[in-house]
Amino acid sequence: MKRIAILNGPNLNLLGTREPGVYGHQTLEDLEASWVAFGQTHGVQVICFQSNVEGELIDAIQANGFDADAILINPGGYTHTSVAIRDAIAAVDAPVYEVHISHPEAREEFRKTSLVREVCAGGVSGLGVRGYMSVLESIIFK
Ligand code: CA2
Repeated sequence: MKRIAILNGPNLNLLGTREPGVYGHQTLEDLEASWVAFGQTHGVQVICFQSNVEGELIDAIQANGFDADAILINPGGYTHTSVAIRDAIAAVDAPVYEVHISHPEAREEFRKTSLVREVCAGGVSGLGVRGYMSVLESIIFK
């Protein structure tokens, strides 16, 4: 069975509770349930994980990156700062896709650099929370 891991970084546990204008109204719990259900419908095991801790995200990349078929990751603020997350993505076999809810390049200057982009297979930004599902669908139907 195909396996896809969806990893979310710092503060994304707050989805649906604050800043709905930027990050939408759906909670991470609801979104994760919809991704798992979509996977089940198509015979794909979807594994979800969120952490506010950089090292835990790196552990999750390593734990899934050698046997999952793909990883989707929204590294949150670590996108712009974490050489360690970039190195973990570069080290694993699975293709990793970078997902952002907002369009960081159209925001503050410090969000314009993604340290992970170069080591990702693809990604999406600025489509709201639907971006995750778009990438998930694209991988499943690839
Ligand atoms: O647009 C994205 O998905 C981001 O990865 C979100 C990060 C931000 O630092 C990146 O530049 C772009 C911030 C995540 C904060 O999530 C919240 C969710 C709900 C309410 C408040 C924050």
